[in-house]
Parts: sequence; structure tokens; C-alpha cells
Amino acid sequence: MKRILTVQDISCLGKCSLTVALPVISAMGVETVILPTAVLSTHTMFRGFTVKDLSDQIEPITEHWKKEGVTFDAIYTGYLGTQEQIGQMERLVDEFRTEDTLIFVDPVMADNGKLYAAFDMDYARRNAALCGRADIIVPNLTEAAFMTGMDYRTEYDLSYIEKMLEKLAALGTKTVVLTGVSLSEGKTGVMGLDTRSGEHFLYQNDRVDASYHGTGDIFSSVCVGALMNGLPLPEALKLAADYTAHTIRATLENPKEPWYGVDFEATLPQLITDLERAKAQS
Ligand code: PXL
Repeated sequence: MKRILTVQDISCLGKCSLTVALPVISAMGVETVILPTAVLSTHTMFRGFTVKDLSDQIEPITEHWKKEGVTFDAIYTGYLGTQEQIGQMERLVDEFRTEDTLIFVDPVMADNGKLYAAFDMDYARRNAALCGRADIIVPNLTEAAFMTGMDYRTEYDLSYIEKMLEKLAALGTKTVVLTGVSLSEGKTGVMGLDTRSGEHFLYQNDRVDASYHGTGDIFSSVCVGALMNGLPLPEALKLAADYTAHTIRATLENPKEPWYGVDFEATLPQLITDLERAKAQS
């Protein structure tokens, strides 16, 4: 069985970061080791949330793992609270990376043209440096704009996306994937660039007119879980995009529609069926 380490916060209530990554990746048949960077009462879209930073636990925990000779097939980082923690991730990646370890970085810090509370431009620059060490990064357009210095636009064409992919590639990452890319009316999806081969890939599906918290974490968790199941990247991205859209639709149908996260618990069986089908076809 493959083993992933995922490093993100625990938002106790909120259906995001580790409370999504752990169930989703485990359900996909991959051992999921967690390293919590902070404990929050809720994610940061609630008012009055509490935070306990766990930076001082990262070194003792990883030192123990090193003594135990633990290795990982992938390291997946998500929301990190501070620049100091980004530095800690760079060291962790350097210490645990082998030739076969996939380094997957989701530089969670912004959406809809704005940085999340508590992040600033220095944080964005630091995140860009971490992205440079990764094999795959999956920023949304806002995060990519902050990391590349390009303008964030809500209306754009293919050349804007290609330029953004090239600027992201200049960070040093092997494969860059932009999420939330809409190249025609009513569609949305991802566009990626393999910086070694120069190959582009694009996947567009129907846009669902709703935006929920935690969907980026679901997308990333499914993508990394699919890669660990041996799917090629374009297939993994398709599975992740389709599952995320399906889950948003299912949430919209819930009369008690929770505002703070999606009902992924109800759609996990579908994910497993779709994963098995994709594996059989690839
Ligand atoms: O879903 C990303 C995320 C993760 N963790 C925390 C967050 C957010 C987004 O706002 O606040 C604590």
C-alpha cells in the first residue's frame, strides 16, 4: 500500500484541510500519515475562531519518524499558517524526499482575487519558493497571480492562462496545474503544463454555479490519491474535477445545505466506483 504524508491544519469544524484529506485519501486505499500544523476551532471563514499553532511539534515528530526509518511515497502540503511553517516544509521535503517521492504542493492562501485573512505578499513569495521544490503544484488563478506578479483577471483568454503557466514553470516546479480555469461560457476546469516535455493538458467540465469552502482541498486530495493509485496525471485531474463538481451538485440538493463545506461524505462511494473504472481503463 502506498503511504502519503499530508501536512495541513486541523480545522475541527469546517470540512477542509485534514478533515477532508484524511478520509478522502484513506478511502482511496492509500495510507495517510498526517502532520497537523495548527488546531483551529473552525476554518477561518467563521468569526471568532481559535488557533493553536503547532510549529514547535513539527521537528520532534519528524525526528521520531526519521529514527523509525519511515518513508513516504508522496508528501502533500496544503494550508500552512505562517512563513516559518513554509520554511519547515522546505526542510521536511529535503529530508524525506527520495527519487521516487512525489512532492505535491497546494499553495492554499487566496481565492476570488484576495488573500485569506492573516496572509500577505511576503507569505505569497515564500509559498512560491516552496512551489519551486515541488513536482506538482495546483494553485487557483488568484494564488497563481499572487505568486507570479501577474494581474488577477476574471475575464481572460487562453494566452493569459498560458502565460501564467509559463511564469509558474519559472518557479522550478516540474508540473504546474492551474485550477478554476474557464475557457468557455458555462465551463470550468484545469489546465496544466509539464515543464519538461512542454506538453499542455486541459480539462473542462460543466460549471456549477456555487462556491463552497474546502472544495480545493477535496480536489487536491483526490488528485494525489489517484496518482498514488497509478493513474496518469490527466486522468487524476479529470477524476478530481468531476468528483468535486459532483459533490458540489449533491450539496446543492441537500435542503439543509451547509454553508461552510460540501457533503463529500455522501459522495465517497461514487468516488471509489469512478476510481476503479478509471484504473481499469488506464
Ligand atoms: O480550505 C482551505 C483552508 C484550510 N484551512 C483553513 C482555512 C482554509 C481556507 O480558508 O481557513 C484554516
